[in-house]
Parts: sequence; structure tokens; C-alpha cells
Amino acid sequence: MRASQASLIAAIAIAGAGVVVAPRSSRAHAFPAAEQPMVGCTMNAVPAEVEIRFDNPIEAMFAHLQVSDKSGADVTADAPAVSEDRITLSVKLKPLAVGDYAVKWSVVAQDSHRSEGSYTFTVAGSRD
Ligand SMILES: [Cu+2]
Repeated sequence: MRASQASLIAAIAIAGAGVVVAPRSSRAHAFPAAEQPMVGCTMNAVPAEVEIRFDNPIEAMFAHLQVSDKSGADVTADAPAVSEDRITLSVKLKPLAVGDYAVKWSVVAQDSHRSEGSYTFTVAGSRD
């Protein structure tokens, strides 16, 4: 996996320089398989973290996860973390008030393809 990681980093460096890298295969793209809180859900319990499970491994180095409130303020309590199997991206949250929240994620799969997305969830209940 060393060589493939090195070539991935090289590919990203090239992509960052503005050169288009032709996708060889789309099979190893990473897309969300499950989100917690679920996409668009209104929940009574206040979530302590946001967790996205992907369908393929992601590169920890290039994984981003932002959670913000309606005013755009960051409500994450820590840096995002990638699980050891590289399938799950999560971030701990500050104590959330009632309101709408936006989740934005961006990851790079092992085939060097980037995917990104965003969704919202709503906290309706109280902390108890
Ligand atoms: Cu791909």
C-alpha cells in the first residue's frame, strides 16, 4: 500500500497544480453509506457527534467534516477523526441548542477521487 499511497499523494499534488487526472475507475469512489444524525432528520435527542460511514475507505489526511449552525458558526468541539478501518469520519460537537445545523464533508478515496456533499439536520428537543 506504500507505493499506492505515494502515487495517490503525487496524483493529488498534480491535481492541485491544475492538471486534470483522468479517472481510471469509479469503483473505489467513497460516498456516504449512512449518516448519524440522518440526513434531513429532526431529532429530540441532542447529538454529541456527527458520524458518516462511507462505502469505501477514505484517506484520513484529506478528510474534512464541518458542522455549523444557522448563523454559520462552527459547532464542532474537536478536529474530525477517521476510524482505523478508514470507513468512518466523525467529529464531536459542542452542546447544541435547538435549531438547524448544516454538515459539510469532503473526502478522497483510495483511488484519489474526491467526493463531497452537504446536508442538514434539526435539533428540536431539549438536552434532557
Ligand atoms: Cu473513484
